[in-house]
Amino acid sequence: MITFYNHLHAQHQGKLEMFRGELVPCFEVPARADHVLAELQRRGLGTVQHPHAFDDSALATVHSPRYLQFLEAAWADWVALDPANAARDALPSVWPIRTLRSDIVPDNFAARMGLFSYDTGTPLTAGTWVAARAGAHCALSAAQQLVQGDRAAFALSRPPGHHAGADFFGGYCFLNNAALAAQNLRDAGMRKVAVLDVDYHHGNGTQAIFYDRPDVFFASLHGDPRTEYPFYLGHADETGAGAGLGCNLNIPLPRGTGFAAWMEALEHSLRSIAAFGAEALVVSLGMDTFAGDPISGFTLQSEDYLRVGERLAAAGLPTVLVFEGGYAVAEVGVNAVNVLEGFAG
Ligand code: Q9C
Ligand code: ZN
Repeated sequence: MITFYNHLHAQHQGKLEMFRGELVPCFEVPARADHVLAELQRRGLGTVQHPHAFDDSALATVHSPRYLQFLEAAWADWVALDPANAARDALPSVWPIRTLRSDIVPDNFAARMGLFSYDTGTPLTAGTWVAARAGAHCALSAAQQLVQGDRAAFALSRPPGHHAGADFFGGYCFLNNAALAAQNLRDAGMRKVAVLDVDYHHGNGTQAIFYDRPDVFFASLHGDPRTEYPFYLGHADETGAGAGLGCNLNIPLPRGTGFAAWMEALEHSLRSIAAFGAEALVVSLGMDTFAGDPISGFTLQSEDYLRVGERLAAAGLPTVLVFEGGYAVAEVGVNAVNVLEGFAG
């Protein structure tokens, strides 16, 4: 399986995120991707390439023009507020909640940050746009690999993507890599595509992007949003809307869920994807289901990920795997590559 590695990922390097009233070091660090790359190369699991180039119109297949314009200019706008801002990352501090207007893009940069975001855990940095765009290109390149007939491809990209919506960032995510891959497969002629999200956190961005679509099925198993981030989406009663009714499956699981119960939820998801009739699969491959993850609550062990990879392969679909979360930095390489090795058989 080919890996498309985001060679520019380290240009996105957040310093601090807001947590319980103080700024703490970011969990989503460049070393995460470095460990996965090192483990891939150590095991010799397929070739590693840089992403292909794409026009910016490729990002507009999922994201709104005004959001892309904001994101591209955001760092320069932040530094223009005050040259001293160059030494610190940008975090939002004000949002257009219910009864406030989201239709007008404000001239004030702080107000724009709030319009296009939903948390204070996702610092925007000098290299965020460059890194996120190259990461998106990894996902698009992996999708193209399937179109050319490959069985599977891996997008080793950070920052992650599944919390990013059509016009907002959050949850360490800016561009929705998995959604871009799924849309690319649709645009290349695959009639039905499924996104399976196995990150610990519900993929609220991906769900929202495809919620009313009958051509892209979204399935997610994740920490119950009653207690787990992103809190405001991911409940079992979210089954899709309009023409997309029945094309969304959420399986929330309690904190403390172990491999046996998690695997049952995976089986359920894959059966639904098969019943939907998907011609290709995009996996949002978050590794924060691991027992040692510092911000998550499931108890999967490293060897379990071999079984996960085997089960994903048994679905028998052309598959794009997209790297998402996973914050046990020292183990994330072994865990992610265990999925790939299990998949390769
Ligand atoms: N102190 C992904 O896994 N905040 N995003 C957690 C930790 C947000 C996770 C608070 C977690 C987002 C892609
Ligand atoms: Zn996650």
